[in-house]
Amino acid sequence: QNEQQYLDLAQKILDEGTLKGDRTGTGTHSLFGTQMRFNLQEGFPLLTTKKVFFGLIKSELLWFLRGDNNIRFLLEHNNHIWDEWAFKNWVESDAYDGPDMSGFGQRSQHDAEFNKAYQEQKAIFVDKILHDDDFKETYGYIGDVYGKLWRGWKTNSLTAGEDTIDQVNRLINQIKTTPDSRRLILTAWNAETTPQAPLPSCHVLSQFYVADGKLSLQLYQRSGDFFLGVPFNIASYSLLLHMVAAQTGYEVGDFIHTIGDTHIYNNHIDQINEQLSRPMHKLPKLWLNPEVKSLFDYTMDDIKVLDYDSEPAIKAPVAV
Ligand code: DHF
Ligand code: TMP
Repeated sequence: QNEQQYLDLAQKILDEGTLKGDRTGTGTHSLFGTQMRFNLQEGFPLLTTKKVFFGLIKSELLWFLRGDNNIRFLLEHNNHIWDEWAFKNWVESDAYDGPDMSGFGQRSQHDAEFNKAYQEQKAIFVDKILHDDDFKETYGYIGDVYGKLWRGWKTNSLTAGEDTIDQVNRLINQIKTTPDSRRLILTAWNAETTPQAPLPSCHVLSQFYVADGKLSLQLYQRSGDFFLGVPFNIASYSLLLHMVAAQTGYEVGDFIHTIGDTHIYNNHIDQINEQLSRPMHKLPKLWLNPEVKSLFDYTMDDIKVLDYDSEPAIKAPVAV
């Protein structure tokens, strides 16, 4: 079954992973170069051994598809998964004059008093992004990643006519007109600008593939937080595949998830072991509103998982 691959790979990372330091100072068990393959005909791979919040996955994907890289849209949907990385821009700027927030990711976990001040500053930040237009324009962006590169890739002077390239629109047209193409590529890594983002894109390259009336998708993810990020990434790209298939007239095939540095953070070990001890449930089904005629017209209500039956959520700190 699909979910078993996730559980098996988690166990393999624990058993065979190298102990490896990382940028965040947390430490990980890590394997390089892993792959899972989800046959989407067998159900929608939203993990059932812990509750995964599908609403957050939907609003993040709709945000990418808008070509948006300002977190205001996410906040309007009560989605806080990108807050820390925009907050970082703010507290490292000259304009910030609140209490010292350096190293807030680590300190908020180990120092209760600091954590209180941090939560306070973050709440102020979120409120200003939502209600202050100038502030949002200055501090709400997360750089040249995902949505921005998908829909509005800046051209250089050699490309006549257009200032930006809409990779997603191009991809839809390519799938419709040349389904045999081996160039059905969506890239989220601009060598010039992406390394400067507060968090350079993790899901870097996607390739679509059509055969036997089915559309498949392989993702190359350079870095995968196996407990927190990866369950979101699996569901997000499976959803994207369903949406693109619906808009190009194909059935769904496989989502193939290839990950470079595949890691479990040292402060997620108890949580992943808890998850590994739990029973799996039947995978849910995905419903997309068949009335929607463009990939860019889906709203939250046009996308639903049906019969999602899962074990309870498991909380874990995110490494910043
Ligand atoms: N940094 C790290 N270290 N790991 C990540 O997975 C990650 N993901 C990012 C940005 N930076 C990251 C964007 N995606 C959560 C899930 C995905 C995500 C960021 C955060 C997360 O914390 N999920 C919680 C629920 C969060 C909530 O309810 O707001 C979970 O239990 O799944
Ligand atoms: P890095 O830039 O040092 O690789 O740190 C990024 C961390 O975020 C790493 O643990 C991977 C994780 N991550 C995901 O797993 N999925 C995602 O979609 C994102 C944005 C991040």
